[in-house]
Amino acid sequence: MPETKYRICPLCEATCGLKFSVSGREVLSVRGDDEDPFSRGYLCPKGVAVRELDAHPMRLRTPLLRRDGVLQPATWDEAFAAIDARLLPIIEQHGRDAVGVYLGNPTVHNTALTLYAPALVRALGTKNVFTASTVDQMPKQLASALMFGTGLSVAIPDIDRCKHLLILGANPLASNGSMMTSPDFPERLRGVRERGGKVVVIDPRRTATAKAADEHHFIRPGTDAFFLFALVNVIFAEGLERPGALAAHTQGLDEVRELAAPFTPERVAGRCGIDAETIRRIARELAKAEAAAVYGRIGTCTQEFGTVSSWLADVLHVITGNLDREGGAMFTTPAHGPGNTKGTPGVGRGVKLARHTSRVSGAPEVFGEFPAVCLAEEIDTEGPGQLRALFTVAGNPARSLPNSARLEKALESLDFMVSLDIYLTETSRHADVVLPGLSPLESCHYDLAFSQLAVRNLARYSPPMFAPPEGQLDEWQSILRIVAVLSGMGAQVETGILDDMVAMTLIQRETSEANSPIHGRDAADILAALAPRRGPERLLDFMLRTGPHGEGFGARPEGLTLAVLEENPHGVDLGPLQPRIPEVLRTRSGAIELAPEPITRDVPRVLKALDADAPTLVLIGRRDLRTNNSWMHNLPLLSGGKARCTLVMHPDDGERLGVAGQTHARVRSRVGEVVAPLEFSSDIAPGVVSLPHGWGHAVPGTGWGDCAEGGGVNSNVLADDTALDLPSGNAVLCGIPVEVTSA
Ligand SMILES: Nc1nc2c(c(=O)[nH]1)N[C@H]1C(S)=C(S)[C@@H](COP(=O)(O)OP(=O)(O)OC[C@H]3O[C@@H](n4cnc5c(=O)[nH]c(N)nc54)[C@H](O)[C@@H]3O)O[C@H]1N2
Ligand SMILES: Nc1nc2c(c(=O)[nH]1)N[C@H]1C(S)=C(S)[C@@H](COP(=O)(O)OP(=O)(O)OC[C@H]3O[C@@H](n4cnc5c(=O)[nH]c(N)nc54)[C@H](O)[C@@H]3O)O[C@H]1N2
Ligand code: SF4
Ligand SMILES: [Mo]
Repeated sequence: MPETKYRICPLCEATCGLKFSVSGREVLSVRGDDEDPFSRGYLCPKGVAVRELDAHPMRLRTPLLRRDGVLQPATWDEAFAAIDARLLPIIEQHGRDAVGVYLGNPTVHNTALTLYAPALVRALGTKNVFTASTVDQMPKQLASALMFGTGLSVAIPDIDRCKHLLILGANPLASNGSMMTSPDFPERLRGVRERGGKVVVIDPRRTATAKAADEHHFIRPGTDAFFLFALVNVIFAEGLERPGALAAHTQGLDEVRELAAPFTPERVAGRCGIDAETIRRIARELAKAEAAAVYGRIGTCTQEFGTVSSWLADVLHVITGNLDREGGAMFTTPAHGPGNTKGTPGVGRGVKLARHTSRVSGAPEVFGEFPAVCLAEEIDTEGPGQLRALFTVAGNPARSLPNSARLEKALESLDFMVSLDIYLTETSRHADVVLPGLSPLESCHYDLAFSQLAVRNLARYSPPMFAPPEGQLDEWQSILRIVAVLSGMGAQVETGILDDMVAMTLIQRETSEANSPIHGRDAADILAALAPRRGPERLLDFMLRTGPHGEGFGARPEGLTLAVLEENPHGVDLGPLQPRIPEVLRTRSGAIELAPEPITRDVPRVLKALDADAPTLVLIGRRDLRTNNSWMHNLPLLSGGKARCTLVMHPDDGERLGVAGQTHARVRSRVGEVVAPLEFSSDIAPGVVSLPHGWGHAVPGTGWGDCAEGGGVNSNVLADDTALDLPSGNAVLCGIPVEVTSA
């Protein structure tokens, strides 16, 4: 008899509720869960493909160990013994910083990894921590932290009540939204227009999102900081600023007004490719709208002025009075109790930056990590402190980081490498030990990161749908076994004690917290109260119980626990976003820091760039509904249809560059070159070409199986690893100068 099961899709930030029909271990069908209060039945092709991912024969189910130069199946014990034997001598001889770690994007989509990867990083005790955040959203997190006090205090467009939405560098109709968890984006976007609102899209491509908007303007890649500064300029120049009640909680308004003064619409128009009168009108409409939000994503983060651009979006929210306003940009109140719900409401420690710097190029750490673009140089530059061993966790840096040819050479030169991955990839093929994770249907799921970025407050939990195969470890268990090795306990330990320690660390932090519902209570009692749960479920239950909606271990009996979520398979709806200023702030000053020095000191660089020569042809990326960064190109459901890994070019550029009518073209940048299939379209701005990232699978030694489009072309061969946003260390992936010639 088929059974019905419910589960949150872990494949992107939209976090749709899925409804499964299963028979034994087999998934019969996947649909959108109509009763999910958030996603209301929506799903995309990837959600359906989770069934193929679960059953995929190429997905790893046993560890791999390099023997005689070849990765071969091994037992778990053999895999951890190899880590013990190979890693400890490297640490003994070269120190802890000789071992690095790279955490990839699915780390935040996999609850076990989100909760336990920090234990791995702590146990490694290395400064060489890298993540996909610095090829992604680090600028937004840094700007948010400097303005509001924590890196996840991100102001989210309140799309369900918004009347005016300005979207820059995001294509949620393909990506399903990012740093803005908003399932069924198409319907929610329609909602803005149906309530009489307006949607304006600024993008070098006329994307699906642009076509669904009221207005679209091409912008020259990398010039959003100029454009946004000009909006701020107009609002001040025309006296349209209305910070209202926010003014009492804001520092630096006058400084921002002065900083924006040179960026008149006339001065930036040529560089942005948007005329001055249009910039003026966009500014006025934004300022006068009843409830407005500015949403910038990948296109505004992965550029030279990513932090300044991300900051300016929130500056606009503040000066137009839209921050913390219904229908403007608001803060979530996540059930699991992140940093901006802890401690003293309204004031905090803010952020400390640059506590140490990277060995080779001296890049400052941000939130404890170095820019991912520094990974290769830390491996391939000789000298004391050189990286000799590397852990990759749910990441494919060989395809996702700039100058990937250099990085792959560096990976090949490591003394020892361990990859936690569910496939043998362009990255994990270089490892000495590969540790597989489970199918997403075999482990529990709760969106810790994305419930903090959601357009509504919700708590939804999915228990494992299927038991894991006999003897296979969930990734938190693998991590604890590595932690045991690193702590000198050896490869053969029962990890229960370590898991208790992870839980106790969390509990003790909370019991010592003055404003916690369990302040002063005995940590051992709390641990006992969580029994018999263990692993991620225990940590989750604890976080929910001590969070802002939690039952507080008796303090608020009607509050949330994991058990309550288990009784509500469609999730618990905690309502629309609520105003949180000033309580949400955790800056040192207790104010919104509108002009934080680490950002304002970058403004002269922006001004200088405004007058510099602009490259004539630049490369950007793009996303497609049927992709997920560098993986899932091997699943039959996502492989068919129109080719996606193409170089999109305006027909006029085709003529100008002499490649019109050709099927392929050669693309060359400072660091590399590729030959890519051509696609002509007038939906891209002249002077801009677009090639998606995450492809280039046709290389030896991987185990993806059959990939779409012959594996496609790797665009990160072209991205320059010396180009970055200085404050955040984020890579520049948009606006790479290139030359295109006949292949
Ligand atoms: N040029 C260019 N480059 C880009 C981007 C761009 O727009 N342009 N985008 C950037 C962005 S936004 C991101 S987030 C990064 C992504 O960069 P990465 O995180 O480095 O790469 P992914 O392609 O997400 O690879 C994820 C890997 O995790 C594995 N995996 C999936 N699920 C699990 C799991 O549950 N456990 C484990 N252990 N492994 C799992 C997959 O098999 C895959 O190998 O790429 C960045 N790179
Ligand atoms: N189907 C699918 N969904 C995904 C992913 C995927 O690979 N496939 N990846 C996931 C991940 S990791 C992330 S981070 C999100 C990203 O989510 P989004 O940010 O929505 O990603 P994109 O669809 O790449 O949209 C970025 C847009 O920025 C535009 N752009 C490029 N350069 C500039 C510029 O300089 N200025 C402006 N204004 N625009 C510019 C591009 O033309 C593109 O339309 O998507 C997530 N969702
Ligand atoms: S939109 Fe994202 S969360 Fe929803 S079904 Fe598709 S991949 Fe899953
Ligand atoms: Mo991302």
